[in-house]
Formats: sequence, C-alpha cells, structure tokens
Amino acid sequence: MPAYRPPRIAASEITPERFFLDRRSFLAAAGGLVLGGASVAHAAALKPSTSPYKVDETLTPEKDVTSYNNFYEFGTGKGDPAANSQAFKPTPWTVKVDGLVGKPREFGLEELLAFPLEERPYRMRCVEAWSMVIPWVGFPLASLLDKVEPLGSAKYIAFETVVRPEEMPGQSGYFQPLPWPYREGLRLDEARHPLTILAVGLYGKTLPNQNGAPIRLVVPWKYGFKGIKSIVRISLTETAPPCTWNLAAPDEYGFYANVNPAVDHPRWSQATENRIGEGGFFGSNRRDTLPFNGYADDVAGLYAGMDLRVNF
Ligand SMILES: Nc1nc2c(c(=O)[nH]1)N[C@H]1C(S)=C(S)[C@@H](COP(=O)(O)O)O[C@H]1N2
Ligand SMILES: [Mo]
Repeated sequence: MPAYRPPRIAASEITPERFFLDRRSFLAAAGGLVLGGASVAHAAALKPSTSPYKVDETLTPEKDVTSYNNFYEFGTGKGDPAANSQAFKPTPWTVKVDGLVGKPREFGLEELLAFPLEERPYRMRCVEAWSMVIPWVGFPLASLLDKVEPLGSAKYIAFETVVRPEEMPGQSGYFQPLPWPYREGLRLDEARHPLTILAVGLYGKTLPNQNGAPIRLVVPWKYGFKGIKSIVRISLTETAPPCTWNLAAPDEYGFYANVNPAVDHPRWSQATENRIGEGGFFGSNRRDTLPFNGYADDVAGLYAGMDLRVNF
C-alpha cells in the first residue's frame, strides 16, 4: 500500500508571524463581525472576560499549542495540521443544530462569536499520555443549547466535523486514516455541564486552523479526542451517537473517555503524562495523571453509581 503523502507546504512559504494581526481583522473581531474571504489563517483578537473556571498551572507555550496537534483531516503526524491546514477556509461558516430540539436552526459564525466569551485556561490530556494547559476562549455549550430548546426526549448530543477533501489532504488520497466525517458525542448532562465549552479561540485570538477553526468542542475532564474540531453540525438524539475513535477501536476508546489513571489503555499506561513544553535535558516533564484530569470535584457526580472500568 503506498504511503500516504499529504501535500507539503515549503517551510519558507509559512509566515513565521502566523498570528499576524491586521487592523481590519482586529476591528472586525472587536465589532463581532467575521473577516471574510481570507485564504490564509489570520488570527483576530478576541475580547474574553476572565472565568472562575481556570487552572492555576503554567500555560503551555503558544508555539507548542499550535504546532503539536492531532487533526487527522490534515494528516496523522503531529506537525501535519499546522503544515497542511493553511489553505483551509474557516470563514464563512455555519453550524446546523437539529434533531430533538424545539427550535432547530443554523448559527452563523458572527452569532457564535457574539456569545459572551470567556478565557478559560484548561488542563488538556490526550489519550496518548501527553498533556498541555491551553488558554481557550469560548462559551458554555449550554448557552447554545438553551437557544434551540432541547426536547425532554433528548438524552445525547452528536457532533460532526466538516468534510472538505479539497482543503483537507487527510480526506483525499488513497490512504485515509479514519472514516469521515469525524464524529463525537456526549451525554446531554455532560454537554450541559458548565465546564463544557465551544471554543472559538486560544491565547486571546481566533482559533488557528490546526486547533479546529472556527469552532471546536472542549471537555477538559475527558481525553482530547472527544474535543471535536471544525464543527458543522450538532444533533440532539435519544440514544448514544456513534463516535469516531470508539467505532475505529472499541476496545481502546470508550464512549465516555473520562481521564482515568486507574484504567490503562490496552497498549500503554494512563497513570502518568508528559507535559508538552516542559522539562528538557535535566528536568522531568512526567507527572501523575489525575482522575477526571483534575476536575473530579466538578464532574465526578455525573458518574455516580457507574462502574468506570466498564464505562471507560
Ligand atoms: N475533527 C477532528 N477533531 C479532533 C481530532 C481529529 O483528528 N479530527 N483529534 C482529536 C485529538 S486525538 C486531540 S488530542 C485533540 C487535539 O487538539 P489540539 O490539537 O487543539 O490540542 O483534538 C481532537 N479533535
Ligand atoms: Mo488525542
């Protein structure tokens, strides 16, 4: 089988100032408008308020947050998303919300950016046993759900990533690492928990393409793969929706995917993690993984009475 080779952008073509901020985009963002038509990812400044939901740990450097990524639509290597996503167009954008809701509708990006935005530095833990602390900018998913009025029969929520093979090299070509669209899901009470946010930015600016522009899910007590990127559809359902990694390898990736140092991945331990951007030659960047990624006080109650070895 031929190796999959995503088209490469020469390093010299990638501007070192990826977060170049021009006056027009700054004004557009400040006015709640979206800059249109830019084919290169230009970050715009956001104006979040501070949040009580923050962790008091050293932030992972921005260059690590934006260059060490998982986003298989752009390739399976950690550097692929940054290298291969620069032609992706996150504007214009709409998110369709449907299923078991009283008021199904579409939200334009302008409207999504107009929700009261908060800066939330969250501890993030990938199932591959590395972690970061990322200052997300976003708003509670519950605020969006309130606008569509979920029906009493809605018990779960399903998310889908955009399918755009012409802009996403991992979705075209002979070898495709996953079936598309990338899908994820939560129980509705997890979705409504105040820690669960839709992120539209990080480090005070709109999301870089490689981090899931223009809008992605962040659920800090779960493994990172639950944090689906570049969302185009949200559906309320009665039964648990199919989730990409759970479908691909059900023995390795459960529906819940709560961070749990006591339940190892079949092929590696989940007891400790490597904090990206720390350590180096002499220091250690290995630390213990915390139950629910350190958010147990907030979320353990959601799983009262459940066997978390069975529901992993
Ligand atoms: N659509 C989509 N969303 C995705 C992924 C992906 O491959 N495709 N990878 C997931 C995984 S495994 C992780 S760890 C996080 C990484 O988010 P970050 O690159 O912003 O840190 O995105 C998640 N969301
Ligand atoms: Mo991950």
